[in-house]
Amino acid sequence: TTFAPKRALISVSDKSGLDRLGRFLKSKGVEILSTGGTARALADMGCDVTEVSDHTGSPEMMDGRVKTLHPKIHGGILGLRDAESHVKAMKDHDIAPIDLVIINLYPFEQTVAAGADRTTAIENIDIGGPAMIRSAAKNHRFVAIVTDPADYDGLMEQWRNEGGLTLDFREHLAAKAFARTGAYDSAITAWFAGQSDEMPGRFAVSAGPAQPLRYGENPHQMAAFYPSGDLRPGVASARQLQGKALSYNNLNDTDAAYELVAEFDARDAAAVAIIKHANPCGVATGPSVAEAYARALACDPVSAFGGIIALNRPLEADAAAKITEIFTEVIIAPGASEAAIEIVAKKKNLRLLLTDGLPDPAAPGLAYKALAGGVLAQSRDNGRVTKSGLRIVTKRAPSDAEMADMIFAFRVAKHVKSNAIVYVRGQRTVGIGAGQMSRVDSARIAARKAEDAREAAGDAESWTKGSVVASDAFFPFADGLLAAVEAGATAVIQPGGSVRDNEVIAAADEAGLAMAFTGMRHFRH
Ligand code: 93A
Repeated sequence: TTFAPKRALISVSDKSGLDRLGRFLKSKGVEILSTGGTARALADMGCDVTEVSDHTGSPEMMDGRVKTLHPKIHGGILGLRDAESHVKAMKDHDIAPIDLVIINLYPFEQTVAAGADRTTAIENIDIGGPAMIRSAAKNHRFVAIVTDPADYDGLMEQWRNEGGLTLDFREHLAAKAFARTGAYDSAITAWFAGQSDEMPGRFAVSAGPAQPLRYGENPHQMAAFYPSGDLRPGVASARQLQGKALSYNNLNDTDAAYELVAEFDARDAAAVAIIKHANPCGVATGPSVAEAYARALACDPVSAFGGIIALNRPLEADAAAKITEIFTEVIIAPGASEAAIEIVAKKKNLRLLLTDGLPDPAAPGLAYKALAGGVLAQSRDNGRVTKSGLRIVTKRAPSDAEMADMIFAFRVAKHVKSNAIVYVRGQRTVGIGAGQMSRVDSARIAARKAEDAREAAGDAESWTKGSVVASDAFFPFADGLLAAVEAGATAVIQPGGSVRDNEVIAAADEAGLAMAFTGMRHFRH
């Protein structure tokens, strides 16, 4: 499978390293076909070259836009040397095999980086080059494709040592070639995206046309939604029954709300999540959606104003009546009764979104985040704790009620920006601390929010008394835990894994707490 090429096509914009390669190919008796500028450069170096236009009998035309797009070139590269019909076609049409292709593309990236105008940028989109690169890479069983001058040395060395180019090497070059044409097209895509005030209709990660949004997180930012083609129930596939178009922030918050509420099985209980700025300000279950809503609302009735509400069961009339008592931006649910739809209809601006089911929290998928110079991608956090996965590390084991609240609290904490501290009592959040740089601050905020909630409800007794507390990541020191003890928590759920776990466990035992380690962290940034 190792062979020494006999006919090469060289067409390069970056002519570095060309003289050494040209001399080498000449010494090996390789026939060289080349395009205008490359042919001149090789001739100047004393190499014998045949111009592609002489080889094909078809002149370069249209300012070079058409120079190698010819069956004698593509047939010479693509033809299978071991297929009778291909060999016959090559013979019938006087197509000579080309078994080494050396190409680098019009410098589109450098051209746009240098601030070129639109016409110049477009003229630098190479068409013939990528076509030949892809032809040669596809047919790497019989053709070697070099797209990077840095590979000339390796090629010459292998040819000298092995008497030709190995299949392994050709495969490696082919993979590199497709990576190059892929990156080239991405650069062109990105340039188009940056060209217009309107977003382009398509984006590299988008499975369908972009849906333009009025603006982004702020009015001076432009924005669009790019559907991924994933049809799982959720905000992207929901039917909007009424209200204004969803904004960028609405989409983001509605997604956060629905993914969170879907953590709670609708067969066990109704669940409601209220979201503000992508964080929950109340999550609760109840025998009915209306009761779950009232319990969720009580956690932070001030923040819930203008919130996004997600349900794990269809919206009923009594719940619709309660929800519409205060200003709400969006309701998303797996269905709604006719009566509920009528009640919501009275609030013209309230968006009502319905889906055919709930998102599956365990579903695989990818999550992206843009940063300067690239995009971070990771699999979505589809990890879920269950009772059997917990390790009780304290002397005291949690009661059944504490255990149920622990799981509830940790599932909520997964959807709270880090550092996350969540107090839960009786399957409802009573205090949520989100997005602080210090875990102790999150714990303090969560406890204070619980005090606010108690006051708003007019209760005498602290809402954190007898609560359980969840932390999205381990407590590095005992102080965070002691703050929870002070607030009256009796049980703790956290990943564990700190070098000071022993100190934290000792403090928990000292305070008579029950504590479970999940072994799973739920950072969310
Ligand atoms: O304008 S093109 O898209 N049309 C073509 O048929 C074609 N064939 C090769 N550009 C084409 N090329 C590119 O020309 C090669 O990819 C290479 O970058 C460049 C080399 O041109 P020259 O040899 O004239 O300097």
